[in-house]
Amino acid sequence: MRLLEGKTGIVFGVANRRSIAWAIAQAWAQAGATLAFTYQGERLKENVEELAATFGADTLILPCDVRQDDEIASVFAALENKFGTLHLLLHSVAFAPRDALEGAFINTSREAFRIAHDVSAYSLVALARAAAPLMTEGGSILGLSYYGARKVVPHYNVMGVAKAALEASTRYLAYDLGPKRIRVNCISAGPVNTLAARGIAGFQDMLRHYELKAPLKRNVTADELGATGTFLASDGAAAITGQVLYVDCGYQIMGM
Ligand code: NAD
Ligand code: 0WE
Repeated sequence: MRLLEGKTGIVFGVANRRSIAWAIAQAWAQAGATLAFTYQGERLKENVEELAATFGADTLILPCDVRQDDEIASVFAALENKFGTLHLLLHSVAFAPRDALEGAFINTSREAFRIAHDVSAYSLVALARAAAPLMTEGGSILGLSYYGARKVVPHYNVMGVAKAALEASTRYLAYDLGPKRIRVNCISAGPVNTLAARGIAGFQDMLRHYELKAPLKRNVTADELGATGTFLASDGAAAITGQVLYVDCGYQIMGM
């Protein structure tokens, strides 16, 4: 089933082949979407070019550090040129300074708090505002969140607070953009072994904890995040907006 045939999309957050953004992009492309990609900086340019080239030599690939308003503006100017109309946007971007994810939350510096919220939450607002004028046929904007937005996950710290801001922003954006038939949702993913997770102390223990506690007794796969991402982007989800959908093998329902 080519659920996204004829749709165009822009993907933020591919770093390498393990990125959740890459899994969702592959699923979107499989479903028939034509995609463009951005990369954070020169360091990741080659990675993203190599991956995106699998969708054809004319795939649009652009630099975008989401802290930079001028780079965001350039991306959407190029998209307007290439696609005219945009249907899909994936926000799969998060960052907090490493030391903020190590000690106690109470020691979060003003600067670490600012950076985490700028990169991980405000960027969704900035990207949605830039995308909306191109989404003239309606659209679907998708972000990635984590359970630490709702409950205390030790060491997730300021990222949990930033994800809470991301989830609340999803609801306010859904309200603003609903009249234009633009939907805004988040997938709250269970832990996945990506670049952003690998460096985290105790991450392997967390994967094992989910296997023991989650109703499905296993961890979510990247492919499954791709499939849910495709559903939320598709017309089958036309009445779903402002939601946070847990794709975590049921972990979130447990009280103990
Ligand atoms: P990843 O490292 O592959 O992706 C994170 C991306 O954020 C990278 O591509 C990086 O370049 C990008 N990024 C960081 N700062 C940026 C900036 N200033 N400008 C532009 N891009 C920037 O890791 P991932 O696990 O695929 O993370 C993707 C999303 O999924 C994040 O929002 C993360 O919080 C979320 N998430 C991850 C997990 C997990 O366990 N891996 C679970 C739930 C949610
Ligand atoms: O959102 C995330 C991680 C995002 C992230 C990762 C890093 C590592 C490198 C943000 N900023 C940085 N900064 C760095 O310098 N996840 C959902 C994965 C994750 O990270 C954790 C987790 C889980 C799960 C950190 C502590 C506890 C659990």
